[in-house]
Amino acid sequence: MKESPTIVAQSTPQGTGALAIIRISGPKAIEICSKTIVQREKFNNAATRKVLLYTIHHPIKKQEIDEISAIKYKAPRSFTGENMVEIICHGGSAIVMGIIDALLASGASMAGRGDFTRQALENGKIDLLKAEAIKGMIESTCEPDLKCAHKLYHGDIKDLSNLKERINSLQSDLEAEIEFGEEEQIIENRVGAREKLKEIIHKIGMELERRKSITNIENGIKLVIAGPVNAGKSTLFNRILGYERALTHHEPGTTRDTVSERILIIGHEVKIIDCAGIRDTSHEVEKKGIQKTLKAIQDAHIVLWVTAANESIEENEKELIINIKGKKVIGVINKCDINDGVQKETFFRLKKLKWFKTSLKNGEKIEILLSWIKKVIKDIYSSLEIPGILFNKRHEDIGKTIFEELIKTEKEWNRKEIAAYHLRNARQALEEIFGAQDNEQILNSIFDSFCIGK
Ligand SMILES: Nc1nc2c(ncn2[C@@H]2O[C@H](COP(=O)(O)OP(=O)(O)O)[C@@H](O)[C@H]2O)c(=O)[nH]1
Ligand SMILES: [Mg+2]
Repeated sequence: MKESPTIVAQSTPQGTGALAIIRISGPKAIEICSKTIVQREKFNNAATRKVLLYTIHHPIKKQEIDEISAIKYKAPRSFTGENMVEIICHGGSAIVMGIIDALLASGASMAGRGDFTRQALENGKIDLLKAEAIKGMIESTCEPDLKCAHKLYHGDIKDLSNLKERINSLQSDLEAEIEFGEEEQIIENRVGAREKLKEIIHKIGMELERRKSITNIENGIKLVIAGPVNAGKSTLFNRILGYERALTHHEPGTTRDTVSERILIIGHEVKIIDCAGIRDTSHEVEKKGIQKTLKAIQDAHIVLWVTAANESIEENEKELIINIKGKKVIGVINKCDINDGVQKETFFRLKKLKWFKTSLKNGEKIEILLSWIKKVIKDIYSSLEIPGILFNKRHEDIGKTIFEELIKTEKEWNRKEIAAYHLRNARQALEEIFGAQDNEQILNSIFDSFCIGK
């Protein structure tokens, strides 16, 4: 039998860093690595899982590369289930390339995407769902994403297993009906079966909604600062950031394009977007800017509607505010140093919107506004439900197929054979989430999206 290859790759991201990690895994990992270690005997005699300091050199060029720490793992007690060495070196790219080159010259081969995790899968250390969970943990960009990955990693898939059982049982009911359709008992079952089907459809529909809300915040919460021209939007943007990022000026129409920055608020990534002020204009560039503002409002999670206390509220401004649907809106009545802003206050109160009076020029009450924003962000996150069936994008795509096939099953309920056909399709799609070991195509599509070194 052909021996499996010993693979090597950098596990940390490319570029310059204080430290980098290189992994080597396969039957010859320890032997190959020892060829590159100056203190070979110390390395060979070192206990497994113990971190020791060595000098690494190129065995052919006889050139020293770096001082490293290395840890040996003996099969099967390693992440991949193979012999493994983890090398921690200084994080310069010449060093990393030099070490990888030394290991390649000593008999290792370069790892492809996800090859280490694939070894772990092939050696039975993890199953496909756990491999996906690892990928999910690496790629997660927000807390709910990470929670999904953790759930999968810890095998918390009772809802998924339960769904599988329910679809299987529904299928037996339907097959039985096709086989023995005339019997009374079966007819009774049939009504129950249809109810079961509706419940399953509802459940998958809810899961798809949950995924949608998570995907929606994967790139951070979008906080849009919008409102009429010259109200103090850019001043607020700068105040939140703490530095003069956007131009502010008494001339209306200063901000023409959207300007954005990312910051962390209570540990969550927030993209703050300062927009062109809204007004009637014949100026083409400004018009384009205003269109971008309207689009930003559409995509926003939170809208801070900044409006000047000394300007009266026009009908079109009222209409714009009323038309912001499905977002958290906070009215910011600014320039209260020159006017009491009662008219605008009355409007926000009437529309049951949260509002806030300030003088940004004097930096008044920024802390209070920030604490409101924090609360809104907290509410957005706490209202998110973590999926129990569809844990990632691949599952979501499969979930959509299952949903469509179940809808067709229900639609064709009275044409038993056709209904059974769609139900079978739904079941097969569900099997794909679990991923049969021999389904090379599924495995390839998952591992191709891994990074090299994992
Ligand atoms: N009196 C007063 N002027 C302000 C206040 N906040 C901003 N301004 C001024 O209003 C003008 C427009 O501000 P800017 O932030 O550029 O408004 P934007 O067009 O909404 O982005 C600038 O001259 C600011 O200095 C405030 O609270 N009171
Ligand atoms: Mg501006």
